[in-house]
Amino acid sequence: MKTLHILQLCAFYYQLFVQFDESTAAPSPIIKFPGDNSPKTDKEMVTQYLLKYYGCPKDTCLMVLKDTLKKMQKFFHIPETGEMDQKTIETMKKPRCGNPDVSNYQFFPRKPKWEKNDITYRILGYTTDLDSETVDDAFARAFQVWSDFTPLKFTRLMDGEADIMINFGRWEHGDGYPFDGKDGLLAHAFAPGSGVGGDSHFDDDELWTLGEGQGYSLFLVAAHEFGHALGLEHSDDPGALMAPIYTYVKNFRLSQDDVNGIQELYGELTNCCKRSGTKPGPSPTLGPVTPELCRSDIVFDGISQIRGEIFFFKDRFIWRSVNRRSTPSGPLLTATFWPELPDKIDAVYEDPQDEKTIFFAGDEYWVYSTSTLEGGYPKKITSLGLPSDLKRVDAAFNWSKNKKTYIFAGDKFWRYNQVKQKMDTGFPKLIADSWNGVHDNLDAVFDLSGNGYSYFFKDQYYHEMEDKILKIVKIGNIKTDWLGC
Ligand SMILES: [Ca+2]
Ligand SMILES: [Ca+2]
Ligand SMILES: [Ca+2]
Ligand SMILES: [Zn+2]
Ligand SMILES: [Zn+2]
Repeated sequence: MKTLHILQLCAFYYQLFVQFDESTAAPSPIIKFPGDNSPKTDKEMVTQYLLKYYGCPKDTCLMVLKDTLKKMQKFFHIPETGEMDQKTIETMKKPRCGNPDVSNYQFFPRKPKWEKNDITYRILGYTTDLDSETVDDAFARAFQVWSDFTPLKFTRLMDGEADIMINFGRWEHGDGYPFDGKDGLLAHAFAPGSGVGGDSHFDDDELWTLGEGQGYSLFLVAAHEFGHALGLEHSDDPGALMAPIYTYVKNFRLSQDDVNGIQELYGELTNCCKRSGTKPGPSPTLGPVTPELCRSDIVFDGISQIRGEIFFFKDRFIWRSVNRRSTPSGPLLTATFWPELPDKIDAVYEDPQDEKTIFFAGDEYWVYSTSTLEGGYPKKITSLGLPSDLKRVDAAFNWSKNKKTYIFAGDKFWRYNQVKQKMDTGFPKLIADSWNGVHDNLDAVFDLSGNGYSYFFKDQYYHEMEDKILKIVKIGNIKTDWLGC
């Protein structure tokens, strides 16, 4: 649980340069590196990033570059190479919040928080991208994200000084932390305290939307910034709202990591404090938990080799490994690559001829070329030729032996002709009749390209089938053989 580090390092710099009230901390701009302000080379970008977010010392950063890079790579669950490799650069270029990801307890071993549960806010200005009711509603919902899990109560003031003053601004807007035009910095917020403490500013050069398609979700960015305004720091849990990178998620839920963080500061929502209109019953304390590969017995939703890498899917998360022997890196949000997918998929396969990735969830399927959803999707699985009473599939793969796609559900399977784009006749058949020794109700199946074997996953085990002789040659444990546990 990493959400609870407060903005000590930030507070330190802020005091150093601004000599501000001790109870305030630096804002949390969300930044990426576009346009003219961006550093010229990857190396400049990397050192600037590590200086800003990982406390890499300005003059001697190059000397500790490798170690600091590893720290950053660990935070984002990418391979800890200590090198400026492609995954590292990609991660650094994503839009993110400007607070550091490492805190320094030496300077400020305290956690700024509001010493009261009734917190006021005031909306000083509006964006023209959304009508004022939509803006009011987005902010109210962003506060409710936090009040749903704590005794905190947020009251909107129409005039006077509120704890959390909300405004939109462009470039230098009065606090010495200028915005930067479109993209890059999106917003920033100050940690709890008097004066500017808690205040949250949004860059009005952004296109503010409700998140789907273009622009940034005002609700999601506000919910994240209000987390800082309440005293939370960044989390290395990619499923957390307080993760530093902006990723649009359709069905937002506060993760258990965020819940733990805010409840450590303010306690749980008890019956005494429930607002009228909220549902009776026990206080909600459980958010989705980000699974840890080796600590629990994960049953994967789907596994596939996609563009050469092996991807493991579980709920909103993916892990990926370059080959069978390496430990998968992750988790990352599935939405990082495939933003339109639902929170849980049933099956995934790659069609290597067309280099497309096909996902199944419920009675629908999605077709992607790399990270771009093809037009017209999702479609009903009946358009593949699957029966209309089929609620979902279990697993699917394109078999290198004959280039056909096999789709499994329960004790049956279908064979789809990828070239002719239609289901072969004579299906479904029983798995038991055709696939020697393979389980019904599979979790996942895939074919490792070029090695002559296919892999069928069920619970904690997998069956390795030699394609040529259609025989199971090994039954092994997923954790030891695929996850490096
Ligand atoms: Ca304030
Ligand atoms: Ca900006
Ligand atoms: Ca599955
Ligand atoms: Zn942040
Ligand atoms: Zn500001």
